[in-house]
Amino acid sequence: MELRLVNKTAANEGHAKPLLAALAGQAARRPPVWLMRQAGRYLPEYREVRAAAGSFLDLCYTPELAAEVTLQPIRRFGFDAAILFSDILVVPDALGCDVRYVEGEGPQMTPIRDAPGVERLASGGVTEHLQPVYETVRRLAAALPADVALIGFAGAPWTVCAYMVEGHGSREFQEARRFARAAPDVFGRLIDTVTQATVAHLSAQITAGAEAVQIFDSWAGVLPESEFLRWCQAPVRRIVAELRQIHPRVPVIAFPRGCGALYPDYVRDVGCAGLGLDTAVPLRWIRAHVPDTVCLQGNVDPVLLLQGGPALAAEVERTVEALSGRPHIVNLGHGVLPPTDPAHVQMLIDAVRGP
Ligand code: 1CP
Repeated sequence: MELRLVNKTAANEGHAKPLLAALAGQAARRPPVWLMRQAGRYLPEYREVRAAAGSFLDLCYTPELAAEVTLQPIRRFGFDAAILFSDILVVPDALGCDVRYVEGEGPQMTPIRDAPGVERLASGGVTEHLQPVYETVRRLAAALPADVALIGFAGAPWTVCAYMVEGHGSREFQEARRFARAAPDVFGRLIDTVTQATVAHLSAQITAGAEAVQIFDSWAGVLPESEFLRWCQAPVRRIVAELRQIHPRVPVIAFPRGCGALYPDYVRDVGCAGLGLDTAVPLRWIRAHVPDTVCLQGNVDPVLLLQGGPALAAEVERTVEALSGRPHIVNLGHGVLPPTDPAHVQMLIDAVRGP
């Protein structure tokens, strides 16, 4: 009896929220769940706010609207976490790049491909420029239900720099890879500038009320090993270490999408509390090679979520089973696809939570 009371007290000490308990290393019979891109175009209520907001950046920088679209999927589905509505490219925007979102084409900016372009970046006033984002975080921290955790985020330096060099999205990021190889010192200075800005940006989100942060390295998988270690792993290790100095109790989730066999060494070296797994990585293999102190997050196929049906519930069940007994957060292997039926998201949650 007494032991149960002690356990209950321990569980309530900062970990009353299932998502934070998982990130602190506790396994649960039914894991917590949230989805990357859980706010967005698949929700009609998002499309309505988005149309009224004007530009996408206006939406990101208007705290009232950004908080509203963050809360929409929480109201509709009751996820265990809300992820701040923002974008990874607000950091280059704050550094003085002319980031714009072109309807139907995605984000664009003038490419940076030489030393003067790197030196021109305004590394000083990043957190001043991003004050509306922190105001959004403060509003969310005040508005969320007591059992829902608030996740802040940023892009990893490699992924953000890849967009900055390319000037837009890409499948291969050829220009970024070429530049990093042709002028590694200049590219290294770009990575350093973005790394420092990212520490400041994540730290400000935490100060404003974010309880965990995720670092999205969506394009980690295009680099060969040596460059992955230099441009993905080392900067994220530095971000995690610097954040730990300032906010020792706030967990970091790293998502080095597509790094395959490099996942186990990455997580040991980076020292993150949570590891985001992409759809392709086998869970049995991860289970055998990643220490069980790390909270695993993932990795249901977003295309299966798009399709729905009994195969979706079966796959969720398999995912939960494969990681049972370990700290686990159910998520997708990448973001929700815009044509997804919201009813399929409800099916996924029902499958996680059971009868
Ligand atoms: O038209 C619209 O409404 C804009 C679509 C959109 C949305 C909803 C963009 C443009 N960004 C976002 C929000 C967003 N982006 C969130 C919000 C919170 C949530 O998850 O609910 C997050 C976490 C991101 C992160 C992000 N932006 C990533 C990393 C995750 C991933 O998907 O790999 C990346 C790569 C971006 C860049 C970006 N921003 C927007 C688009 C369409 C893209 C991808 C562009 C491309 O590569 O072509």
